[in-house]
Amino acid sequence: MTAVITVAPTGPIAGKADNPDLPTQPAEIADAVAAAYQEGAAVAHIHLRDAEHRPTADPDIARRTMELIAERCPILVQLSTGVGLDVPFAERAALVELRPRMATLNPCSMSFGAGEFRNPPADVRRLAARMAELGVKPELEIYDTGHLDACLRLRDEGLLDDEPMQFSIVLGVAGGMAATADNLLTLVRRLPEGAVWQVIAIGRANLELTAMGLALGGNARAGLEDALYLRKGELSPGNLPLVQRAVRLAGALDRGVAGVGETEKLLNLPT
Ligand code: KMH
Ligand code: ZN
Repeated sequence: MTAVITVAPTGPIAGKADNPDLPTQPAEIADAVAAAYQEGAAVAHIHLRDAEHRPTADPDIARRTMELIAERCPILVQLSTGVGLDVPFAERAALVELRPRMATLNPCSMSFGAGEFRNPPADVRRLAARMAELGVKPELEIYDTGHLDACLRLRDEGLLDDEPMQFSIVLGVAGGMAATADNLLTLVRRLPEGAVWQVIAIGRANLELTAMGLALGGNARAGLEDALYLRKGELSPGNLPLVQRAVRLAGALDRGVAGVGETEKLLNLPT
């Protein structure tokens, strides 16, 4: 089966001091996304930064970024509602009002490196219900086994949209599951029947666990949000080499990459 490649050009933590090629401004992000689309990415996972490069949920910046991306290519936009650790939940949640095709839904609070990622249960439930109302497909980010159970509870309460459920198994955040093959297998075994899933492997184990996810039938995510380096001691010169590597991995496993139309069908995306 073809693999959906998601590009994640910018995350909530790293800055240009960590990798000078990290895109932070709307046009920089749109350029990186368009280049990834040309290489085979069908989904763009988007974090926004303000003019000082700080994580923001400013709807004007989000709107501008989405417009610039749409001018360049028809990639499916998945807005991050994680945004950044210091941004209040209400501002983060309001991003779904812009009706991106997809948005992240982080089901639980957790320690996140030196910080705290706050996702209070009542807020998560409200956001899930609002996303279903707006037709914004949730990308369920699970950083630990209990997070999967929390998502299944949301489903059982009727707060998620139609099937299939879409999961990201996040490995390697300090505060969540470590980036090990064993943890990945444990989570994959526990996913519900028919789930669509990808690995988000943060940091050093990015290559190995992305490859393992593809080999197990999952999709792949690539970009500077997850890995600033191509290999030990070698910063990735932008997002493109990471995306190209994921596409090569899929090809080596005889899995082509899914286009936008195919991805819409696979995820049963609301139109
Ligand atoms: N970088 C991810 C591990 C989200 O986008 O909603 C956490 C994150 C969540 O950024
Ligand atoms: Zn993210």
